[in-house]
Amino acid sequence: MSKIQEIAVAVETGKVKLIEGLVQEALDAKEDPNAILEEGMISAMGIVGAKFQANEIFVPEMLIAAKTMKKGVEVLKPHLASDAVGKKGKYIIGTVAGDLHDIGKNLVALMIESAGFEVIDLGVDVPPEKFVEAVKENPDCKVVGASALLTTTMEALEITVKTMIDAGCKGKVKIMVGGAPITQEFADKIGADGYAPDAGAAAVKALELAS
Ligand code: B1M
Repeated sequence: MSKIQEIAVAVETGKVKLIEGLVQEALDAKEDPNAILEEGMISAMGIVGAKFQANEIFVPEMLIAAKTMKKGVEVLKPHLASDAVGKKGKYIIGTVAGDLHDIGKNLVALMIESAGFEVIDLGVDVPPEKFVEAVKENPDCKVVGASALLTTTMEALEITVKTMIDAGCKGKVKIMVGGAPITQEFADKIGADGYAPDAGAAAVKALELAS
């Protein structure tokens, strides 16, 4: 089994204590950090989701897999981030109200930081008003990103974008949305300025919107 496969199995089966060592071993073996992330961890979370949907595992197992991935990403972080942090301006990000998923949002934040932005992370379960407040508190912010991971929180995303538009944020910042159930069509429908399907594309889109 390759190092990356070992990492995938560790995330899938929630081996919290082993993951840091495994990621370090893969890095020492000169595996590409992006491959460790994509093929090792993100793909494993896909399997975790499929197993949850098939009632083969339950919320506690999903939580432990998420905790394992987070620990692994911490080891990977310095190898993904660049030293140009802050040069492109500020980027506010958060997961919308009612939604507690943050792994995808954190990866987007990491890639955006690598692209040169200073990231202000509002966390999870963020009410629309908090996005507006953050824009007011950071007049030099270029882009705001909102994440929704559940079909049931797509409405909260729509309300978040509408609240920001109604509060006059749109002239000041560009609004970007994303998350597993979100599509370009939905982003257009709710009036967002940009959409990206994954963390890498999010960094590219943020640069485009900020320019
Ligand atoms: Co949740 N959960 N979960 N969960 N969970 C999903 C999302 C689900 C698809 C699983 C399934 O059924 N197959 C399902 C949603 C179904 C649906 O909406 N139709 C689901 C469910 C149902 C639930 C609960 C309702 C379960 C319950 O309690 N019965 C509950 C809801 C809690 C809540 O939020 N209120 C719940 C809870 C949880 C945990 C807390 C246990 C845990 C989250 C822990 C955490 O995040 N700290 C969890 C997990 C781990 C998952 C899965 C397994 C993995 C999510 C993940 O981290 N994926 C997930 C199944 C899956 O995704 N296959 C699932 C990896 C991550 C890298 O991908 O988040 O898609 P993703 O992010 C991507 C892109 O979406 C994109 O880039 C990211 C990186 O490439 N992206 C953006 C994300 N944000 C973006 C923003 C952008 C641009 C791109 O611009 C701003």
